[in-house]
Amino acid sequence: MHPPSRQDYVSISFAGQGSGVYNNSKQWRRQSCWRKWKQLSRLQRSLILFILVLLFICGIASYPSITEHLSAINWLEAVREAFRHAWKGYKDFAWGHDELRPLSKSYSEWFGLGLTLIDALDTMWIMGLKEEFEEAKAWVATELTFNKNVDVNLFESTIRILGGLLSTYHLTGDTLFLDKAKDIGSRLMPAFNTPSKIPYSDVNIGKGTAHPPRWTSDSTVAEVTSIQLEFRELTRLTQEPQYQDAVAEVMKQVHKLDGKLDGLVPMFINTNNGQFTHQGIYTLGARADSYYEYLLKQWIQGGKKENQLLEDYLQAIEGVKKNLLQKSSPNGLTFVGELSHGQFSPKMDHLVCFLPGTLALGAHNGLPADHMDLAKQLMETCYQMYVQMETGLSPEIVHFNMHQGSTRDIDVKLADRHNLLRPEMVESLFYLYRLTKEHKYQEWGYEILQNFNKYTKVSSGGYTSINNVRDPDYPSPRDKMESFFLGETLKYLYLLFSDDSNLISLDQYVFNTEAHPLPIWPSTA
Ligand code: DMJ
Repeated sequence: MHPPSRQDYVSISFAGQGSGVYNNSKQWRRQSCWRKWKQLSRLQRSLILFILVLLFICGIASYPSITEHLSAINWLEAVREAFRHAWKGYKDFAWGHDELRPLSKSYSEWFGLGLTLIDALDTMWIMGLKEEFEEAKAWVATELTFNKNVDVNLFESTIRILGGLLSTYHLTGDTLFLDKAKDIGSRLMPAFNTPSKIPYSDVNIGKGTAHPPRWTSDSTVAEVTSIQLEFRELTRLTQEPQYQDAVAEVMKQVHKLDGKLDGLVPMFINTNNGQFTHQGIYTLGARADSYYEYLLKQWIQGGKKENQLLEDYLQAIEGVKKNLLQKSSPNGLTFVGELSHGQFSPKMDHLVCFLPGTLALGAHNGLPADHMDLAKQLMETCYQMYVQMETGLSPEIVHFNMHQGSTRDIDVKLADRHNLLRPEMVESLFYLYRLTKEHKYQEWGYEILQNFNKYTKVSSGGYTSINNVRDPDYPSPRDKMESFFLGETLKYLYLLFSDDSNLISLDQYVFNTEAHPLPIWPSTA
């Protein structure tokens, strides 16, 4: 006997469809669709066509933003990757020391305080690099001591160490960082014991003594006026007034001093008599730059109440427009030059590229809209300082051509061809993108990251400063990775590529001049 046959398949037949056999051929399906389409009313057909057209238009319209979104995600990963590579070099060859020397696989010491590690703490936190952050935190907890017989520069250790510890405290809530911040903050205070109360440049944090550089009793104006955000915040957190009092006294004196030109300040100030020295030279570059930045940022930090700071800032920007702003030839790039005893020099430091970002931040906080126009023009100029170089990386200093008949806008002197992995360009790109959402700023940032990877990345770990941005075949590595590459450059690139405006919101935080975010003080009114 055979068992009854099992029916292993289902035969589907459609009533009234010819042979009654299931026909799944493409041709049959096409005919069937067409038949169904013809059965629809005119209204139904128009409705379907309308929906299809609408979907098509939406698809086309959203295509660029989808691709932009996807590239931004890849770029975020690319900058995290760059950070990991920089960190690997530091960890392998310079752990706990100030700076990595990536080519010689060694390190250099400036203050002997693990500068790169401290500068990089909040960057790791922001990038979500938890493992790396925890290792670094363990070093801070067990190895970092400020009880050392070393001379440190007041400004550099304030913006990098005090600023880095304060911002890491705010981001993590971990009091380890606040305790360390209090320790270094109090050890820096002897710098203010001068006849004029304008601080000395150097402090011995172990001995509690301070002094000016060996060759002068002057301090740099940008240095004494760019420590305020950090010391003011230290007072707010500790409720100990001496920190804020000391830095407010400096601002008070500088506000009243003779020797400014339309709000622009000279580069040096004497610690004995409190007067400007070497007068007559005005620049937005080295030795004056962050004076202007901190006028605006202190005003923002304090809840926009300290009118004197705002007035000094607004006056200085007018001073820049009147005395330092010019256009290059042949392409009319707007640039900020320098003035020396009445003589204009078309020289612009890469450092000046902080200015577009600061101007944009001011406009965001209600300052005149033409500040934003100027920010955009200067941003374009800074971009040209990169793209016109053979490596796509900016030199330290450029000179603009102003005479009719010039064939190119930008010249670079032999001695100025180096690039130290500085952040000012990508810092401003971050502000400009955050505040305008124009994608070209992200694209420019990504080009720069790629060029850092191409010309400054060292295969065994880390990135290096280079001597010659004009020679793509031999950019001549300098064998040094500055701490601000991790503290600032990579952080700003990451924030530039992030589309999350709440990731360090510009309405809640103000960045110190080393890219460490400090909270805007809550209003008590
Ligand atoms: C950093 O230490 C700070 O950004 C400072 O304001 C200027 N110099 C370097 C980066 O170029």
